[in-house]
Amino acid sequence: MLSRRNLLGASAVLAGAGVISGRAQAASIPEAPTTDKSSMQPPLFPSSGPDYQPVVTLNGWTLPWRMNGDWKEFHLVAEPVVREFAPGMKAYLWGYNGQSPGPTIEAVEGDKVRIFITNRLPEHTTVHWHGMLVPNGMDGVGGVTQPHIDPGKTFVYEFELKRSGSFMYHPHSDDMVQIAMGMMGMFVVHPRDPKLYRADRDFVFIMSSYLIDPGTYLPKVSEMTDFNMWTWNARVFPGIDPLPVRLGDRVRVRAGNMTMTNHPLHLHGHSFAVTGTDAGWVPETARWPEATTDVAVGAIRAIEFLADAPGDWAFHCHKSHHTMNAMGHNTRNFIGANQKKFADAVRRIVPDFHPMGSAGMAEMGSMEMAMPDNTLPMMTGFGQFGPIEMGGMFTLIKVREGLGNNDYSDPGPYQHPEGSVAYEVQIPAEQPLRQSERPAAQARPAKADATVIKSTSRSRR
Ligand SMILES: [Cu+2]
Repeated sequence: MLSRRNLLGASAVLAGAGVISGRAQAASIPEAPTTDKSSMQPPLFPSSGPDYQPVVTLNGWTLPWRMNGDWKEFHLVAEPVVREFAPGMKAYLWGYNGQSPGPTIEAVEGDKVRIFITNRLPEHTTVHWHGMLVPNGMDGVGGVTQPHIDPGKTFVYEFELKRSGSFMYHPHSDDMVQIAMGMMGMFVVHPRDPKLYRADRDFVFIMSSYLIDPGTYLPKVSEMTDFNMWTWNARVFPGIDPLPVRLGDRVRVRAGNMTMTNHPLHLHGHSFAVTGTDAGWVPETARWPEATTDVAVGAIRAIEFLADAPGDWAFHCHKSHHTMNAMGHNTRNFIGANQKKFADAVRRIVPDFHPMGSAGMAEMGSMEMAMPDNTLPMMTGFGQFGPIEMGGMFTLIKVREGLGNNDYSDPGPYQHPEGSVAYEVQIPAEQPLRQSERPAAQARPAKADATVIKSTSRSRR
């Protein structure tokens, strides 16, 4: 057991932490590794203790640990971090061990865990173990189950992992601010029997939302509903990693919701079942097929499917405003409006002004518009067939034959079999789309409908 005196050595140990290593220092406090990477790090296979199939964290990583007797020891450091949401935008957040969200913690049912938390924030904090069955005094509710952890102090949580499943950690100190600033992470407890509920690929991420005005870096922490950045692991598309899976893999995706609204997660091309919540596993007899499942506020859903269809399958929140980035926030609807007079007037002040939106906003997906520094276009990202007109909570599950074991690198765009992609046909000019548009017998041939389609899809300025 550690004594109070030993805990005072924490800051000296931390000075040497700079890389992911998990290597324990000689002192009694385990090293607190950190990373500056915001891309998906390889799964961390257990080097001691019981075996399990590790998870991978979207745009994240797993916290290394060490054994000390029969205790698994982890070290979290609560601290200010800079997080890139996608290339072109960074946010000043609070997190753990160099990132927000903090690293995923993984352990095994029955493990005894000892988790050190060092507070390098400018105010006090605690850590609550969401969904986990812990002694009341380890529950991390500041003022109720423990004193808050003052800046510069290190506390220890010790408990036995009573059940397996998908859980989270986050503060219960100054909750509104600390959660809005990005303090959260996932905690995965694997079943003692590695064959139970085994998935070939097991992905985790946590959903969070921010209001960060274009050109600024700090979230507005008092916002209650009207956010402009909807993130998976504090990333937005196209900054969110794809999920590469091998054809035939049994795939699990665990998603926690730390935002203030629900997120209906929708997967294309497959049916899945909800197999776990933040209170453990769903019995097989209680599962049903889904293509969309709603992840309520403060909840976790683990979904599972057999990846039996090759392709690039969209996986996204079905709230269409949640697949948009900051510059789409609070835009006006100009569909059908003639913006000529307006544009002429604005151009007297801003010569480069380019009115948009009279025919919808798709044009914004393909344009490189001048924007304030440090923000993201409403939609962005290109696929093999053109602009992908989404941002925010969107990515692709890439099902491929013959991926290597534990190869999580992006396999590139799907090569479709010949003749399996939607294609264009020419509508003969004399063939109307509707009976009502059939030309009178003696009348000259009607305007071709194909032309009509074209003229409505072109932007009219
Ligand atoms: Cu959503």
